[in-house]
Amino acid sequence: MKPKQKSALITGICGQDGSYLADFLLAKGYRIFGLERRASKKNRENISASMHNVTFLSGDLLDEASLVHALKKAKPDEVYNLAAQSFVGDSWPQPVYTGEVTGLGVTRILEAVRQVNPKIKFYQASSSEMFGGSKESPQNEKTHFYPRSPYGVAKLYGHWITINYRESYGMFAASGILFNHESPRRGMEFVTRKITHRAAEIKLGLAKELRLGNLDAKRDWGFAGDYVEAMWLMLQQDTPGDYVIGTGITHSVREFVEAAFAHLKLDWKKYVKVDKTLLRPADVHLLLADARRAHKELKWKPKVGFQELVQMMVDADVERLARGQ
Ligand code: NAP
Ligand code: G4F
Repeated sequence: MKPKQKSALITGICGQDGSYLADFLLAKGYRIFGLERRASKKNRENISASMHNVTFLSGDLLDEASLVHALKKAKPDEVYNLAAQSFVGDSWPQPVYTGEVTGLGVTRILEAVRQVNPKIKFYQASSSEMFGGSKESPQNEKTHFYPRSPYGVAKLYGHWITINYRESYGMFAASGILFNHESPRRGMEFVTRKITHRAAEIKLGLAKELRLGNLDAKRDWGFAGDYVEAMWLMLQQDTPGDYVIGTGITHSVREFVEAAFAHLKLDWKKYVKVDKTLLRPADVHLLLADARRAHKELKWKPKVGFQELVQMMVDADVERLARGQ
């Protein structure tokens, strides 16, 4: 007998990770439902290649009834909660909104899962931003949390409520503490994409300078396409848990800039200007993952390295701009 086709509901399906996860699960034979919030204009560029194989359901993490409705329609085996106000920089001007979506939104979807079918396996997109100002490096599942932004605080709430639902109700609820991961589908406001896009514009004579804030901040940058596999693996374990996912190598923003401009044979120092208005009220200076638990239990390892990632993003931006997009 053919095994039953598995199905998954992905919140944030039109974002970077949601689109890679949809591609990944479709290749595994899943039926995919994607929660999409109402907007005056659809935002399906990231998911365009797989769009016709996805059933979109209207819903919002701010509206619990919409989540119950989506879960009743999709009847998923697995829920991946990737939706969030995900930009750290905007969490200072929008702290309450960030708390509502990125923090309380997790309770809304967990509660909806509990009410509709508590046997659904649940993945929460936790973040290395929760480590923030921690003095410990590298950071693993036992490192103490010290969020440094309203976003980090909201993610920490989402993380703990996921653990709480696991412990209170015995739900299969897992949390991936993912370090920064990037791709050509990364939003333009994040530093990596801002750099690769502007460097490509400069190369093509479409721009003259790149303004950045803190060049000394260090991040453990990996490729989003590798990280979605780890999300899936977490839900295939016998018991739910929390896993740190990262490369174990850290680079500064300055090093990212150097690598991107060098790939285009440009001297970054001629184009990059530090703009103090782009500094954050409280930044996270160093993130570095200790992902040994994931290596051991999930048998997960990243495939794409730093240089390859930078070059992939620069090349994609040059190609897009050359096509006039
Ligand atoms: P992203 O590209 O910004 O995608 C976020 C998605 O959430 C978008 O599709 C967005 O919809 C949706 N969304 C926002 N508010 C919503 C709401 N109220 N209701 C329903 N959907 C809503 O983020 P990402 O980089 O893919 O990250 C995915 C998740 O992982 C996020 O939770 C993020 O905080 C977390 N995370 C990311 C990283 C990273 O380095 N990328 C690291 C750790 C954790 P629209 O398309 O309508 O805007
Ligand atoms: O690219 P970023 O905005 O990413 P950040 O703040 O690390 O957050 C990302 O990773 C988290 C995981 O750790 C996710 F949870 C979160 O959703 C998001 O995906 O900034 C990276 C660093 C910061 O230190 C920032 O101050 O780059 C520095 N930076 C310097 N100039 C800049 C800029 N960041 C942005 N966005 N824009 C600049 O011009």
